[in-house]
Amino acid sequence: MNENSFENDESMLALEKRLGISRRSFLQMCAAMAATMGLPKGAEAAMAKAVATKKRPSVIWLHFQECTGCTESLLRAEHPTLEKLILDVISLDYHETLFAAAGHQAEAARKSAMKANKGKYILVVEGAIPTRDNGIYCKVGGQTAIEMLKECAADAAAVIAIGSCSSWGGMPSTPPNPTGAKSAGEVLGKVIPNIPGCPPNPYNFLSTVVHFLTFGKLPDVDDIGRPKFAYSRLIHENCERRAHFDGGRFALEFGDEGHKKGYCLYKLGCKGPETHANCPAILFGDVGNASWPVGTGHPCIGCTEKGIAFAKPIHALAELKSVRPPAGFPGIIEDQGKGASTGALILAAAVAGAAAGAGAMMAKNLGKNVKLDEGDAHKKQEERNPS
Ligand code: FSX
Ligand code: SF4
Ligand code: F3S
Repeated sequence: MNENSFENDESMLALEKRLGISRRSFLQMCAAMAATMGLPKGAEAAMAKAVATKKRPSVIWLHFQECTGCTESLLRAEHPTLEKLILDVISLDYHETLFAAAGHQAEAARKSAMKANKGKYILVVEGAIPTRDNGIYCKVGGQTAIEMLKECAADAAAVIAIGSCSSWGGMPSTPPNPTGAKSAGEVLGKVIPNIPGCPPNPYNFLSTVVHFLTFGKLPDVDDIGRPKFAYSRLIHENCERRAHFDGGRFALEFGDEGHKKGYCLYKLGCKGPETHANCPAILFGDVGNASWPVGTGHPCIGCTEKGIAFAKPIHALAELKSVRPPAGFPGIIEDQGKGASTGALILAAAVAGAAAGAGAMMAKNLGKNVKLDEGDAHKKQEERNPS
């Protein structure tokens, strides 16, 4: 696909005007989205055509117990294209933060959008749902969050939970969870597609919606509803500091020599080894290299993962879930299936060998810390977190 494929295409010219970006930039974005989702060749052109020509799906966006960071992360992208594209791809018919209308007017807009798009709209849920004491801790327009969620979900074509709060309870569900905060899926009694993260990455939301627009269905999800394209790998597999982990080079204190040199943050509590997300691959905010938590020098707190963020202390050591080699290595331990070629089996064996080697090295290297000038820092760290 190149921009010439769409030369003099009226829908594309109209889109250029609407978004205020060149066809080339738009097509590059589609190609990046298609690549992120692992779609076959040609998908980027189908996506571009769909965004330019298809009727925008109506979206009803509910807010419950949360900080509105999900919405903010969509709208405060450094690069204005992302925000414009999201608002262009969907018809946002109800959104409490972005609505000019208030009170009864806003509720009337929600009801009429639901009626006009019955069975066709996408319901996006941001925030956890309080369930204790019949859900009285969150009410909108006189309805509890439970009632509103169930009412809106009944006629939706798809329900998407955005952010960790609606995906698995998130921060509001932190023990002792005084409001009985639960995920949207728990309240609806089924697994629903969800895009966890506190906040979630806007590209993952945009890619999910564009997939729906182009192919009429949401992307494949794992058994807890997370799109596989975004959440099938551990952060640790894609992290730019992984070579330091494998080499046993760790930062032991914020500001120490290892931290300044960009060493691995595992010993400061990085949860990358037990957190599934594509943060290091797609980054945040369009501001270039290293624009993600670990890139800025802070350990990943596992914000996408139930049982990690807001559950484990930030500086406690992560559980090392697997010994898979970094994603940069060829192949990975994917199921090769019954009809796998000899070549594929050899590759699988080689990768398994690499994993075993990585495991042995990991065990060896975790026990050691590169000698730094700050021997005291090391000692203090070992006292805090004996490994
Ligand atoms: Fe906040 Fe969203 Fe965190 Fe929750 O994001 S960024 S508390 S996931 O629901 O607004
Ligand atoms: Fe990166 Fe954290 Fe893994 Fe270290 S432990 S390699 S900083 S993800
Ligand atoms: Fe969250 Fe960790 Fe990514 S804290 S944003 S999952 S790097």
